[in-house]
Amino acid sequence: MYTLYYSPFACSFAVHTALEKCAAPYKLEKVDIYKHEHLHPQYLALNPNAQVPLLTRDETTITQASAIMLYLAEQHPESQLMPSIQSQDRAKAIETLFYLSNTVHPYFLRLFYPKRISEKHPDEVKKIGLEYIHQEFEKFNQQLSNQKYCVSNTIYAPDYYWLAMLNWAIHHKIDLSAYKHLNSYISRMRKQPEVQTVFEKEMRHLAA
Ligand SMILES: N[C@@H](CCC(=O)N[C@@H](CS)C(=O)NCC(=O)O)C(=O)O
Repeated sequence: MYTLYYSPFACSFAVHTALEKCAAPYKLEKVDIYKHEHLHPQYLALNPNAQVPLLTRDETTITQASAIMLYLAEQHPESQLMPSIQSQDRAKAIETLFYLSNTVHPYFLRLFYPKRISEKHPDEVKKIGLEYIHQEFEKFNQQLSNQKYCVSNTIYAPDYYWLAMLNWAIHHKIDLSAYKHLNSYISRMRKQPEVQTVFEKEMRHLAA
């Protein structure tokens, strides 16, 4: 049985959706980052990085959203969370997971935690973060004019990561109206059963 330590609608949303897709038994432990629960000593003992997500199973513990999803894909190949090793799409899917975690996600951190970058000029930090985010949306929108999902016409783990960040864009009221293909992508993603299940669960947990 897996345990996912998550905060509603944080990047752990992607891992939660991947777990749901795997149909493997799991339980959730809420670590509300808005209530600073990730800084509690009990949680720090499990993850000294003070971040969600964290996935555990027996003696295995693993952090980093992309790493966790790769791990789940390996543990549950039948779930097709990632293209198979023989597939030409495999390299693109791995590349996208890394790109999202090391480039796109940090742009959003500028919106969430601008003072970590500049105590004195948080608005400037947010403004620049937003410009980078729009550049990413522009590129992704273009990519989606030729394919339904971020790797190909099949949903893979990096799509869940994209969706977690697009949820943030909507939360931050970022204007997406110029990105026609991106808007269709969001609607397509939100129709997936695993996404709907996680959305409903995290909505309920957000309120709890
Ligand atoms: N590199 C980590 C980043 C994880 C991360 O930034 N998690 C955020 C939520 S999306 C968090 O726990 N934030 C709390 C904080 O930084 O104080 C990953 O890919 O999992």
